[in-house]
Amino acid sequence: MESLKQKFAEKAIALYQELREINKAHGDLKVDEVTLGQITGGARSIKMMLWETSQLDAIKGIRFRGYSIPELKELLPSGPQGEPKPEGLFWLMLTGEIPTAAEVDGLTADWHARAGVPDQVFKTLDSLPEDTHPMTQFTIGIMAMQPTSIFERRYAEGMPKSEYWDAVYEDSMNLIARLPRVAAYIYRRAFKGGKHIAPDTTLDYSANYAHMLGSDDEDFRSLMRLYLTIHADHEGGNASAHTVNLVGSTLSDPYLSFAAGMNALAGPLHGLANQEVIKWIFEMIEALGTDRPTKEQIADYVNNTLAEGKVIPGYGHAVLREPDPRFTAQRKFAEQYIKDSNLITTVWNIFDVVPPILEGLGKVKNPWPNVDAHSGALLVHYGFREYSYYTVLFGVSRALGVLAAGIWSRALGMPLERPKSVTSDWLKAQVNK
Ligand code: HAX
Repeated sequence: MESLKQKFAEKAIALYQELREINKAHGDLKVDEVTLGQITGGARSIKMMLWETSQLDAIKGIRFRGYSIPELKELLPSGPQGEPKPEGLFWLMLTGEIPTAAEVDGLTADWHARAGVPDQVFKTLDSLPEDTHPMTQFTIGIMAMQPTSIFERRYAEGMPKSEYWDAVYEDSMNLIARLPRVAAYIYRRAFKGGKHIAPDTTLDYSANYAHMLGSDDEDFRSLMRLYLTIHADHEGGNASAHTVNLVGSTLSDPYLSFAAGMNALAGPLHGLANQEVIKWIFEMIEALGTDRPTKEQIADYVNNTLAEGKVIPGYGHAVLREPDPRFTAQRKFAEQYIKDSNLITTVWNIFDVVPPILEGLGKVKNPWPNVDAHSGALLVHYGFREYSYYTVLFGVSRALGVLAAGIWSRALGMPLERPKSVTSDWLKAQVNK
């Protein structure tokens, strides 16, 4: 058994036993309560699932196995310019341990070995109209790989429950390994006349994805390492992660559950916000007739957008109540690698202008930028202007977190997810009690 799988198995078996004992002894312990407002308000903050790989704090932001993004930048094995490799984050999320450089290199090699994409996937994608949204192509591409599911085959053969995690591990590793190829194929098909670029197995995961997209620029490779690391996981309650968890709990295989989650990521209040942000900025630049709008001009444009009944994309969050550390990490990257970009200056000016305006509305719980407020401007800087593709990049990264969490769920024997719904009559009865 390879070292990552071995390490995971040891940890998972121990935690499985421990949780069973805790459940047996304390299953009736009351740990929280639910309000009527949470039921009618999108289930905000209701604790209802286990998620080992990361945890979100409203003020401090995301912690991957307890580590902040700046800590990960220090501790995880990195590329030549110091940005962390997402392979290392995946290892950390699965085992709780920071891997060595050799362990990360081994994982890169394992993913290269698993990265062959069946021909039927490319044929399926080629049958779609070229202007099909890249996120739709992405989920169709994932679904076209589903017939290769090891979990599905072994389940049909009568696999015992104790082996579920093993089959989910194999499917997840194969899926993660193949995703950059499928995602790059969609990009080159949609925007580069179908001129595809073969993978380069001498490169790490991020650099190889950048290469297949069409860039061998060292700075862009670094951006991809950072991008694929910081977008990977945001605890379990966000819409894409929760969807993967819910669908996986029915014992749908990782292809089915991950594709379902990507359909959630494709919504404009979630992952599609990264496309919406840059679209909104481009529209603003066009409307104002300048690519260096002043803060006063930006404020007017923001107020007009709000007056039209629309949200300001890239701002607000269901959990966070401070600027998103993933926004800050991207800003730091821009400060280090990019000089004199009108677009990036505009993103920073928007950051100065938007929060007080949103606060002034008196209803927005978090006026600060989220991860999507910055990512598009960085991509445009390196020549990737086709913003309808941006959520696919997010999706490739998100696979690392949700699939690692899915392996944990099966290893811990998590049952079918089935929370309770209520009717408005039931709610009214509670009020009148
Ligand atoms: N612009 C304008 N109004 C906003 C707003 C924004 N950026 N953020 C919240 N509001 C409004 C809400 O629409 C809501 O208005 P109504 O009561 O009139 O319906 C009110 O403020 C209260 O909302 P909230 O409690 O602060 O926020 P929610 O938890 O309901 O929603 C959202 C969180 C992220 C969906 C929300 O802030 C939003 O729509 N933001 C813009 C879209 C966006 O950037 N999404 C990406 C989020 C991060 C992510 O998942 N990335 O993948």
